[in-house]
Amino acid sequence: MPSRSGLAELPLESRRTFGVAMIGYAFMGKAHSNAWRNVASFFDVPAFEQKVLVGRDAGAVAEAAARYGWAESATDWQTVITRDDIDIVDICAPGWMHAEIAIAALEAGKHVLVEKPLANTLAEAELMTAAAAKARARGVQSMIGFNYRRVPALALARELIAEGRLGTIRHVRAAYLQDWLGDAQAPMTWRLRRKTAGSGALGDIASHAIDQIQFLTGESILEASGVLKTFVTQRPGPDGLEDVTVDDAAWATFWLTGNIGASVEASRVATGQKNSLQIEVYGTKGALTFDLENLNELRFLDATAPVREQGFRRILVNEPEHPYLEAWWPQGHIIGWEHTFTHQVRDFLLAIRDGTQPSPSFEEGLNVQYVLDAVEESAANKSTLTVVRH
Ligand code: SOE
Repeated sequence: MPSRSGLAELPLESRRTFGVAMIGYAFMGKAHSNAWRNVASFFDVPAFEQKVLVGRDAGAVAEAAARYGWAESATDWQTVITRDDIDIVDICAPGWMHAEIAIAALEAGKHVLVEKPLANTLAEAELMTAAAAKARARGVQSMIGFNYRRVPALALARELIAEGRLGTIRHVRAAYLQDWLGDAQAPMTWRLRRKTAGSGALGDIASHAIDQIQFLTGESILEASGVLKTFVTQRPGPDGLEDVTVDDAAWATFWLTGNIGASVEASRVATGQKNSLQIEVYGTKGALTFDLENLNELRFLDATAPVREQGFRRILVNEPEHPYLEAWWPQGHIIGWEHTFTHQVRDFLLAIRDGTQPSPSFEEGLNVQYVLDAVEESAANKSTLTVVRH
């Protein structure tokens, strides 16, 4: 007999309240916490509780937990991921910790969201992907946080490209430029050590551009050639000057399935550029341009219009018809960078509820990792062409 609430007819995953644990509480932990805190105010998502925030410094993590809306804090992630009241583990710790935590959490039957890039090394990324495939067979989901897929303007760009509005895509230009390392006196951080970060601008920000190129076109990168450069080779560390062991900037050209060419330029020393992810897509029937510093806008040129009327027009991607925007404010009340993480958590929760694979999957994260590896190999060998493994 049907229950009065109707809840009994819903699959188990829709009825329960998911317990969420987050590992890491720095910049990304703050951005993800903000998303967990706000998502249910705007989107219909399954019930969840922000149970526990985990970090190494007991005092600092307790303070962050109270500020970001977590019920409690802890310092031992191993204990937290085996708790019965934890169903979801969100990993915002540095890249060198991703593999160990993600694999343990998946094996413990927890759904896992992990920040990009998937891992610091290919070997770790492959192990994580294998663990994700095994867990998926048991109904346990996993996702990598390429959050820019959830910028409404970029989601719209993908739709327009898939609908054929640009015709056959010929080439894509992407640049991700920042300047927070422009000052040669900027101190050492874990992001500048190969051991803890894997690579520099390449893994940190070119990875977003590489993901976008494949996401927008729906095609895969087959061949790469790249150059990496460290302009500031030593920086002040806790014990004096320390060698920087990752790149400050990266350049790469790619060839994709579908006969598409692409280029990526990524820098953390591009003076004056703060967080500028610029993407241009050129097809036989039209073109699109986007800049993250104006993330509510997409520029579209329809080359099928009469020539005398042609020109790039600005689409203010802020209508209820646009991806994700029905949930937000009335038209013209623009949204920001942090909303991409809210959309990410929304999509992750819905996939868990529905028992479907969220995207981007660990496989997609591994695919980006193969491209990063090919760029590094090409740069190291000064080779003009390196075939991307898949
Ligand atoms: C630092 O360069 C950083 O925070 C990246 O790690 C993020 O992925 C990017 O979104 C913003 O910049």
